[in-house]
Amino acid sequence: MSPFTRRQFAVSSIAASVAAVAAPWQSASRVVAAMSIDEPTIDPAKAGLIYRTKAPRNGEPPLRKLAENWTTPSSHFYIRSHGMNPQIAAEHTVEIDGLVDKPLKMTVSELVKRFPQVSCTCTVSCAGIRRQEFIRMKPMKGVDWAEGPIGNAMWTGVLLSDVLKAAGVRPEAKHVWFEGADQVKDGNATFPFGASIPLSKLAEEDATMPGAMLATHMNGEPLLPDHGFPVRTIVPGYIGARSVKWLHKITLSDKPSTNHFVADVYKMVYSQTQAEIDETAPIYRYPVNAAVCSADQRDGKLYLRGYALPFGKKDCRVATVEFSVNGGESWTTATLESDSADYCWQLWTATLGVVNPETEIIVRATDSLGNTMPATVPWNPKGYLYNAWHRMPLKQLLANAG
Ligand SMILES: Nc1nc2c(c(=O)[nH]1)N[C@H]1C(S)=C(S)[C@@H](COP(=O)(O)O)O[C@H]1N2
Ligand SMILES: [Mo]
Repeated sequence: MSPFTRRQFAVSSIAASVAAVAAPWQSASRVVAAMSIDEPTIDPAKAGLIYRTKAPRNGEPPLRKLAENWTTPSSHFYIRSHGMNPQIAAEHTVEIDGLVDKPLKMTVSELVKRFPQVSCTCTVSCAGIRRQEFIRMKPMKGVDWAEGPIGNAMWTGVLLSDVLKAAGVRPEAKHVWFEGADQVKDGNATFPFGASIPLSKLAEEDATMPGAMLATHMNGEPLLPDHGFPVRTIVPGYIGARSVKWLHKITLSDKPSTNHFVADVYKMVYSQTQAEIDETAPIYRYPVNAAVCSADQRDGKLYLRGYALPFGKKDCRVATVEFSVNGGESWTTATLESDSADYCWQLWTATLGVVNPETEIIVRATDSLGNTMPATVPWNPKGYLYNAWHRMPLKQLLANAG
């Protein structure tokens, strides 16, 4: 399956479909885009998630649902929002400024009319994935995510590189900043969510995969409000925090964004001192990871199913998924499903004989660059990038079985 098809949708059909949804925030089922702080109404389309917090919404799919399909249905794609969904103006605009020759400002309809449409499938994964396992080691702040803040979707929109070409990037520019229309509260301060990526990320773009895109559609439908309607960035291979929802501003700069979520938050630090935070680079790419998501017993056999994620880099795929039923003493190779693409998770299955229900299933993945999941990872106070061997009591998986 090709993950990326240029003009997979005719330009006119996408423009028409954007026009057709020009005011979905006015329709009853979409009022969530304009809800107030006091009304944390859940979009009916997202009712199947397990909500870790409701205002703002942070929800993940039940473990058993997570790896059912290579493409995650939008209804079961996790939501991670730091603030309440913003009010979206009918004429929501995206502005491009900073180190460019021609600053631009256009509505989303203009954006999709002006630039060629592209589609790509890639996995978005939150840096806080599996934080529960850190919390079990020692409590910390942060959403108590299990294995579910990860999903693989088809995104449609325009290439960031096309938009930047039109704006004329100046040679001094080294980073692309993104800002969302949402407002995040932190103590007494309120500020927009923001991210940035090095301009050099776009060098890995080729005919099969964007370096980064401005997506208006997810799985062929306009983005749901919770996923950033009407436009968000998608940065294949990078932690979800760099894919900014409700995008309204792009700024070219010679340095990474000074937004709190780049300067202070999404960093791997161990002491939390300001000196260490200032010296540490932002997290960009996600590491190799894996989880067993379901177990079913039939006819004296045990069937396991799960996902594995390669390091978020071009030409990097999952090489092997292994599981152990004896505490990691010996390992057996799982079967990889046929769908596979750069920047995408890899689903896997395994069939075993009779297994004692008291057994712990342990899973680890290794990617084609040789990155592998460690037996343990050191605790970090922000609870990011947990990717130690995934250990799951078989009993717990069987309790979820249908
Ligand atoms: N504007 C805005 N963009 C955002 C966020 C946010 O809170 N506000 N959260 C980020 C984080 S941490 C993640 S993991 C992804 C989640 O995207 P999703 O909610 O569509 O799954 O969005 C990112 N983009
Ligand atoms: Mo995230």
